[in-house]
Amino acid sequence: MSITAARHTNVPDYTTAYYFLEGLSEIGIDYLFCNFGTDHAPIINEMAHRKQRGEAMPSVVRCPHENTAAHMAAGYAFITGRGQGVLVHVDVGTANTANAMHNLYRSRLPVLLMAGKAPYTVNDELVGSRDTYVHFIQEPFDQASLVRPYLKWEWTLPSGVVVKEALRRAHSIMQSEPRGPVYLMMQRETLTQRWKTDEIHRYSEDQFAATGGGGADPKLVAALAAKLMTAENPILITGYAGRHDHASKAIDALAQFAGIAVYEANMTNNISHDSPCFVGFSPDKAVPNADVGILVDVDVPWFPSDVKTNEKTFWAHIDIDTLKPGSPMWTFPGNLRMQGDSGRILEQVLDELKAKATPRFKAAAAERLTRIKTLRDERVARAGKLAADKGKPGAINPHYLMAELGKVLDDDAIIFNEGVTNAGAVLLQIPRKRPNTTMRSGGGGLGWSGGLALGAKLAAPDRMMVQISGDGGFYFGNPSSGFAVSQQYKLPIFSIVMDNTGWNAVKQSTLRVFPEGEAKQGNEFESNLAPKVQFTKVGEAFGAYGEEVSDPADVPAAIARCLKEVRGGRSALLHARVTKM
Ligand SMILES: Cc1ncc(C[n+]2csc(CCOP(=O)(O)OP(=O)(O)O)c2C)c(N)n1
Ligand SMILES: [Mg+2]
Repeated sequence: MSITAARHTNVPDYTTAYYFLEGLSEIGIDYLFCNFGTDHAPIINEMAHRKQRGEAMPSVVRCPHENTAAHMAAGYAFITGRGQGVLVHVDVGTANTANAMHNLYRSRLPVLLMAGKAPYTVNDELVGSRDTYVHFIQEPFDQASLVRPYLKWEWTLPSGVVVKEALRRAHSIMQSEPRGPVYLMMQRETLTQRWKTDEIHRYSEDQFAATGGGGADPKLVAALAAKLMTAENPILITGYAGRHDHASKAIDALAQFAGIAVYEANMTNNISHDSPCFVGFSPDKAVPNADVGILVDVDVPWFPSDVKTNEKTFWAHIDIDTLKPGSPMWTFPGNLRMQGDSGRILEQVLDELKAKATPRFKAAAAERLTRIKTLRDERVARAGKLAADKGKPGAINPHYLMAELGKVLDDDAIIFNEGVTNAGAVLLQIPRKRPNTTMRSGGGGLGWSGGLALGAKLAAPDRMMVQISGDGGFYFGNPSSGFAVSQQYKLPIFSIVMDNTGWNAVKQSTLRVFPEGEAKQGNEFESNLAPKVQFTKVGEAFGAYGEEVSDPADVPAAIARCLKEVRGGRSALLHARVTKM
């Protein structure tokens, strides 16, 4: 007997789905966030099989809506840096994740999205053949097109023999910088094929590592350091450098050494706001006056329609993604483009500057630090002034509400800021000492904050997760699905809805384009939503604690009660009636 023949007769065999689950564990997928359908019969059966045999496989989190599943994976990746699995039902389930894929892609969060495909055999030729109505109508010509704009990689598994190789490839790509979603599709007949154990190879992380960002070309580092040596008004603008502790520290160290004012614009992951050089969230006034500007991990440093840049400014752009190939237009200046790990590159620049620094440079930097301190003090004073007005019953001032929240949250708490037109109040009023403790989606698909908070809670059960959304955002987030998962998997989060009775952003956008238009004249902005809704009932239906707060005087006690409930183990939903739009 040939070796091959012996191999085919002497070793036990299992289905592709069995190896698929094993392969997921091997690539470090701890969780599968699932919304199942007929396509998953082979996987569900093997889940039971592996459980019975006591074998490793990812834990399953069943989510009533795919929006929750995909955003939970995002939250888990936000905390751990590791992409997880999201398993959904053919084209329809995939379509329901499209909003989340947009958000993950734009937030550089990895995820392995997986879906079945309708079986391709119709006459029972193979195990898993079509056996129900939906198999005939759930096969579009191009299933992946539903999420393709947000993918780094996609494939349909052609045969179970390569299942582990395909999973490793998917993993290497999603984890490589800039990170993002990958998508694997699988037919039932492929999942039910049987393979001998020695036909399925293992692909270790050691040999198939993901690529990260490195340092920069020393020549570029020297060029930037030389510019900073003679700069009189340098600024630094970041949007998501705070996703890495070391980048936040490097920004602070360089800014303090060289006297650079630091701004966080259209942020996704915060840096430490404790840095003496951190001056706020809008660089608009500073940009035209800067002689040297450093863009660090930022997608939209300012809106060119509002800010005129100065042609004489020397711009360095340090980013894990300087090219922004996912955006047809990207129009921000860069005399130097340094792609790589921003923290490392800034450390290189600081080393170079330290080697070059003259007493004159040090004196000038110290003088700039005093000016920066004034800017910083002004921002703190402005925030205090805004929060001093508490609002009135039925119209709580969001600044006051957020300031009260800020007083009682610890430094480890994480804010998922989906406040839309009140997002600025969240940023301004809640002190953030630690980096990556305020997250805003890099994408624009509303309905993400609940799922992210739940996924983050799963990854970091000891930390307080605070979801802050508008009333519009709350609807988009499929809250019944989110609260169901919170209850079933014991993931308590604190949700705050800032209810201004509608889509203020839509109204404001109409006013920006047509300041004196017909919409304004008629006060017709098509933005009002149901005014008398009791959002608390949505949470209560799933065992959450609900509290409505309408009088500013009740805010501190309401927040305290909600936090107590969350610490006690169940989610709390605070419905705050804030200043109307
Ligand atoms: C999925 C999705 N649909 C529509 C929009 C467009 N949109 C942007 S902001 C906004 C209003 C959000 O309302 P709310 O959360 O109450 O915040 P507010 O504008 O009132 O501050 C809408 C509808 C979007 N961003 N995402
Ligand atoms: Mg609103």
